Formats: sequence, structure tokens, C-alpha cells
Amino acid sequence: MKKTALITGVSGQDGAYLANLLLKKNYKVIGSDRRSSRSSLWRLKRLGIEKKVILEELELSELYDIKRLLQKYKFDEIYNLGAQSFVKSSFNSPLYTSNVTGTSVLKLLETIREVDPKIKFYQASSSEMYGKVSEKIQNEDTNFNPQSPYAIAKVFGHFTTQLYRESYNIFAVSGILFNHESPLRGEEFVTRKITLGLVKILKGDLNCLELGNIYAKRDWGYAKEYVEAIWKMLQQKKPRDFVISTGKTYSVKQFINETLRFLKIDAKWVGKGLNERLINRENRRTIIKINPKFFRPAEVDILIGDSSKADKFLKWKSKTKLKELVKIMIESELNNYI
Ligand code: NAP
Ligand code: F7E
Repeated sequence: MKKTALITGVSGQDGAYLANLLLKKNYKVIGSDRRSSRSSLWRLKRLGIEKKVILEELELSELYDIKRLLQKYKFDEIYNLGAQSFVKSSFNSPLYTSNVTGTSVLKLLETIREVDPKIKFYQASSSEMYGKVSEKIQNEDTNFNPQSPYAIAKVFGHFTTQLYRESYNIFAVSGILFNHESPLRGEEFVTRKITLGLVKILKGDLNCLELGNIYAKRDWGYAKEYVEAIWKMLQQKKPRDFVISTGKTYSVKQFINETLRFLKIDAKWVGKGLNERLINRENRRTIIKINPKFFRPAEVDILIGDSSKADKFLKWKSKTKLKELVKIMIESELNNYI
């Protein structure tokens, strides 16, 4: 029997990769999109699946949109990937973020309870929930200590998912995914900002890239692999939450240095603090500098995930190392550069 799945946030990085995966597994894929004056389907187009996904309009903050959609189709699985997902913006729009990223989870689960409690539900939880970490390596039992309105909204969604699983016997699970990147990553996130920015500099289309805290450390994996873990979570006999990560952490500065190596840019770091900059040795030009505008009111300094539970139950392990990830992103940047 062909399964029917809803992916909220299908126009985003994970939504596009997951839609591709489910189509390959012969699912009927309904992808929800919100109305906008700009088309946001470039990722589905890049994967060649924009005509294979059935698009439905859904504003996540609108309960009646959710109800209409769940009554229109008989869904087997719902993957809730839609969110205001940019941490920095959540400080400027905290109420909006709490509504779209947090409360919408409750709206979805309450509608599932009302319309069809047999629907399996995936919630996109985040390593940002650990915030100022209470343990050096974070797993499913580590306490949350969120440091942004985004992370607080995700904690709300996470506990709501657990509550609906335990109280109403709904197959509802959360994947606590650590940062995952790809050529389909939004340009505002730091990895993509770096790969695209340095390629622009190389092509002569940008003089200098401005960044914030280059000493923040993240556990960066490859998004295409992470959506496989997401799918596996809904195929289990028992609903359980899982951490999905690589177990390695690197600073933003280390990510920059890897990118420089791939692009064969010979450059050196000089100065300290706000005066730290990267100078191109060939022409003595500053190609990266620090701009406090990109600092956050509260920062998450370091994250490292332990995904051994996923290894045990899902038979899932991250494969792509940071170097390979940088290579994949840079090659795509160069191939798609206009
Ligand atoms: P993304 O690229 O930013 O995609 C977010 C999606 O949500 C987009 O399709 C966006 O639509 C949609 N959306 C935003 N506001 C909406 C609203 N009000 N109503 C309906 N849809 C809305 O995010 P991603 O990187 O794919 O991440 C997928 C999910 O995993 C998100 O929930 C994110 O918070 C979570 N997560 C991501 C990571 C990571 O490292 N990538 C790690 C942990 C958790 P538009 O195209 O119209 O903006
Ligand atoms: O920042 C630092 C910044 O915006 C990473 C989302 O997918 O992953 C993502 O959240 C780090 C932070 O991702 C710049 O301060 C320095 O410490 O790429 P990011 P994020 O905030 O970790 C989690 C798991 C999610 O759930 C989120 O949805 O890099 N940083 N300079 C910078 N960050 C940005 N964006 N821009 C800079 O110029």
C-alpha cells in the first residue's frame, strides 16, 4: 500500500531532501508551503522533484489551515519540519517564533488527536535546546538549557510531543538533530554564508565577508544523511526520541580554514577580538572581518552529540566527515554559481 506523508516546511533544506527520499520509497508526498510573493521552490527544483510533490498551502500558525489539510487527506505520517528556524532572527521576532516554531506543534498534535490518532508524527527538535550545556557530550537524557527564543520554542514542541505520546498513545517522536548542512542550506546560516561568500570573493563579486563569533563550536553533519534517520524514526515499532549527530565538534574558524584549503586561497589570520581578520597573502586584501552585528544576545558556545542510541535502534550512523561536507558544499557552489 502506498503511504501518504505530509512534510511541513517542504521548501526548506530538510524538507527537500526528505521529500526526495520518500518519493524514492514510493510515498505520495504532500508538501506544505506558505503563500509568498517569492517562489521558494528552488531546492525542490535542484533535486528535480518540484512536479512530484503535491503542494498545499499551510501557514503553521493558523489552526484552521492545519485542520483543513488533515481533513483533506488520509495521512499515514506527518513530518513537522516547518519552523522559523534562524536563531538570530528569533531574538528580533520572539513572539512570532514561539507561535510558528513552538505553539504550532500543539496545534498539529491536537488536530491529529481529533482527526486521526493513528497518524505517526515526527517533530524536528534541535540541539539548540541544550544551550549552555550541562554535560560535555549531549544525549537524549541531557537537561535542556535554551539560550534563544528559538530554542525555547523547540523545547515547548519537544515536551508537547512527549506529552501527546504518553497521554494519548499517539506515535509521536522527536529527533534532536545537531546542525546539519548541505548545498541546500539557507544562505543566512554560517556554513553556507562562508562557502558562498568565499566563492564570491574568488570570483571578484565580493570584497570582504563579515562574520560574528568565529569561536562558536558546532557538531556539523550532512543533511542528506540526517533525513534518513528522520524517516527511520517513524518506521520503528516503538516511538522513541533520538539524538542525531556526528560526535565531533569544530569552530566556525576551523570551518573557514577547511574552505580556504579547498578553494586554494592562501590567507593568514591577524589581530584579536573584534580586530581579528583574514588577509589574502597574494594581494594583502582583508577577506574576512568581524562585525558585532552578527553576534547574538546569548550564544551557544559548543555542542557535541552522542547518537549511540540511534546507532543501536535505527542502525544509523553519520558517515560524512567535515572535510567531505566542505567539499560537497564548495563543489556545488562552484557548479551552480551564476
Ligand atoms: P529551513 O531550511 O529554514 O526550512 C524551514 C521551513 O519552514 C521552510 O520551508 C519555511 O518555508 C517553513 N516555514 C517557515 N515559517 C513558516 C510558517 N509560518 N508557516 C509554514 N511554514 C513555515 O530549515 P531546515 O534547516 O530545513 O530545518 C528543518 C527543521 O529542522 C526546522 O524545524 C528546524 O528548526 C529544525 N532543525 C534544523 C537543524 C539544522 O541544522 N538544519 C537542526 C535541528 C533542527 P519558506 O520557504 O516559505 O520560508
Ligand atoms: O550559527 C556563529 C553563530 O546560524 C552557527 C539552525 O539550523 O542549527 C542552526 O542554528 C554558529 C553560531 O546555526 C556568524 O553565532 C558566527 O554560534 O549557522 P548558524 P545555529 O544558530 O547553530 C540548529 C541545530 C538549529 O536547530 C537551527 O534551526 O555560527 N556565527 N558568525 C554566525 N552565524 C551566522 N548565521 N552568521 C554569521 O555571520
